[in-house]
Amino acid sequence: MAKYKIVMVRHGESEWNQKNLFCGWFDANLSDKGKEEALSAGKALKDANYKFDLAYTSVLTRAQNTLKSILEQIGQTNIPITKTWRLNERHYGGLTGLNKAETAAKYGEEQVAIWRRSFDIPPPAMTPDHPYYDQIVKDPRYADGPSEAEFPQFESLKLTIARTLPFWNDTIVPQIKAGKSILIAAHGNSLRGIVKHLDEMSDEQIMGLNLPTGIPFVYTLDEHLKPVPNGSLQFLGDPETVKKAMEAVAAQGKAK
Ligand code: DG2
Repeated sequence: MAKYKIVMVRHGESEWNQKNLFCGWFDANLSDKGKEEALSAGKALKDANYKFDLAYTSVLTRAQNTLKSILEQIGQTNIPITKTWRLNERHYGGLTGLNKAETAAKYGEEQVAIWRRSFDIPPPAMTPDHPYYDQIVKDPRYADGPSEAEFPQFESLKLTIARTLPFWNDTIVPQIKAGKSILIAAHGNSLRGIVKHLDEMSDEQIMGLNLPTGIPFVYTLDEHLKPVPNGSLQFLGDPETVKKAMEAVAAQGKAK
């Protein structure tokens, strides 16, 4: 029986999504299109009469600004917001800042598909000589965590899930069970981790899921927090638009 609903959204298109660059922990801003997508996400939630008690987001600007825009649209800028690195995008390691299509042309589409979508094969590490190493590692937003030992140099989806799921289980789940209505604004891969967990997808099944930017999706869960029939990944958007947006994300790893 349906007991809980939770809404999640991948941030609107970022300036680096627009340029088709591996972004990971680089703090890209929303593009103009991404700002529009965030507005549309808020309007869709407003039209469907969603109200939230709590919101969760990453420490990255693209997710926070998407959340801000949604909350403005639904007139709820005053709800508590928790920001955590555990909802950050997966750390793309040494690939950060590289163009996905150019990388596919150089290393092959198959290799890029492995780097983007394999469950446990990580990208190469971000070493101290990487152009964005200092900017990320020394960013004051990470003063409260991750610790030096936890600070990633790269992450596979498996490693991303390993740091996202404790936050889901320890912080978000108790609030869901307390009856709070929750919105999460995060990233393609941190959200794929939560989706994999909720839908008990295999390591192979999750490879085929590409989340579009800026289209909220709803999970309807039973008392055990399992999705009810047809309660998984219900997008608040026209199905054809959602399908095309998902295909476009998948195609970002193709050589031009
Ligand atoms: C994208 C995801 O993250 O890339 O890091 O480049 O959700 O923060 O835009 P997001 C990135 P793919 O795994 O889809 O290549």
